[in-house]
Amino acid sequence: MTDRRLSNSTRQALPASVAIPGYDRDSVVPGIVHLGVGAFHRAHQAAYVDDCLAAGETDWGIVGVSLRSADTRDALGPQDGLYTLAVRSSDGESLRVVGSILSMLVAPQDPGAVLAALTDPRTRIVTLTITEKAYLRAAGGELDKTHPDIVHDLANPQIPRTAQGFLAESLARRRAAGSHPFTVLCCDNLPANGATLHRLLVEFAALRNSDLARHIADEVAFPSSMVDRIVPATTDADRARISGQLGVEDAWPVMTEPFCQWVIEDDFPAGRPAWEKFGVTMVGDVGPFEDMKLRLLNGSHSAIAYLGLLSGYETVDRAFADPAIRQFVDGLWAEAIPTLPKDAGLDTADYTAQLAKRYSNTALAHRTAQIANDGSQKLPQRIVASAMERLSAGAPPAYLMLVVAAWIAACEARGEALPEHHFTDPLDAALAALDTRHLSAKETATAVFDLAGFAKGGAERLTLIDLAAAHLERLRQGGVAAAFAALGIGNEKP
Ligand code: CS2
Repeated sequence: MTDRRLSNSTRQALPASVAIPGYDRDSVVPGIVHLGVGAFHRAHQAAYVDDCLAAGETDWGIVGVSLRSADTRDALGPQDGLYTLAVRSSDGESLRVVGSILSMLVAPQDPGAVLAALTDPRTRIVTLTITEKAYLRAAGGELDKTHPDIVHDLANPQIPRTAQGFLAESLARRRAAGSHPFTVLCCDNLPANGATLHRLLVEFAALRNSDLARHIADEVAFPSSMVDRIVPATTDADRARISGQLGVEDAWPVMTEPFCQWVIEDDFPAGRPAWEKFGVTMVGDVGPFEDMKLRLLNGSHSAIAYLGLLSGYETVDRAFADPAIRQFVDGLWAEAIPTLPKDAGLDTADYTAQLAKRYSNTALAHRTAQIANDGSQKLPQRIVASAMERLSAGAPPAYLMLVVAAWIAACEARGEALPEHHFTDPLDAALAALDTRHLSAKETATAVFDLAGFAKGGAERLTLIDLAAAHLERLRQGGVAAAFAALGIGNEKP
């Protein structure tokens, strides 16, 4: 390690094996404001934009905004926004310094500066990776109007806290100033993510005034997109290793896999970078890609996380190497695949084969506990949606519902077989109040479905609860082996 930092002035002296931005960063103007400048954004959208800038585009520098903590700004500020992207596989590790993030803001410290960036007429696109829970949806999917941050933002529009508050206020200011609205590009793992954010923002704006709500409903574009790249959290060992290789310190490098995919609906009235030149697929309807990714990748990821945690595996590759878990994932895919659109040309066999390869990447050390976070926000679109569709088509979603039961069992295992805060969930306080370990499996499944809004209002709700409860009972009595045995996994006969 060294006391010199990665920065504009030290980047030229990096070893030749490290790719560096070859363009003049000073001539790049900010055209994108990104909300939620975490590791995923830095491994994905920022890398694609970096490719565009390297090809000579100058309009699309990124202003990175953290809606909560100052950690990323504090790490990258002294580095002029530069950081290393480490692409890891069994073939080794390749390093690239990304230069597309021009500046960074921390919303709680300076909401006015964030509004100024969003209102700047040069800003033509606002991208978001704020995670599922930051959309502040109530159990039925509508905006949670009672959430303290929403209540705050409605009362104090000049100093917002939420994405909705920032977007609504800046769109109102742009409209008043006569400048065109920016395009909002949601990059979170939500179904119909653009349309979902559009709906939530219109709901929010309507609580401010109906004129603003109409403006946002009619005149602001919200293309949906599907983003995909596996990004394990950076560890101190990663920091030390990368800094050693660079010869200067990088306080927050980002680890990722070789695979990278971005599919975007091509609806950018205010213009966009030529992403299609760098591997991005521009489409009219992202729905089929999104469903395939949420249900096959994210669904199996959550399965591997909860079943892996209950089986004592710390990383995805270790869990996936367990033949029983592998067999379970195949069964899960077999249940989810028939729910995907038939006529969209999806190649699910190739997709799942690629997933199996990606999950076997031993160089990633992607922690099961990382994926386990926020299950209540993730399982509806990853698991419950497929389960409801399977059931209404007359096929029992036995594998799918074991994932829900495993989530409940993993929550119950915290403070016992697992460390107390091994992973977290926005429902933790409510789950603790229920104290489900003293309830029967059926009572537990019923209460958890209600809390999380799983299958809310659906005719399938009671059957799904029964399936989840039966799995939970077996998990409680005999662990993962017992639950698998009931599915015929790990023994000859079901
Ligand atoms: C993961 C995703 O943490 C999780 O819930 O399933 O972050 C996953 O790694 C990405 O969506 C891959 O694109």
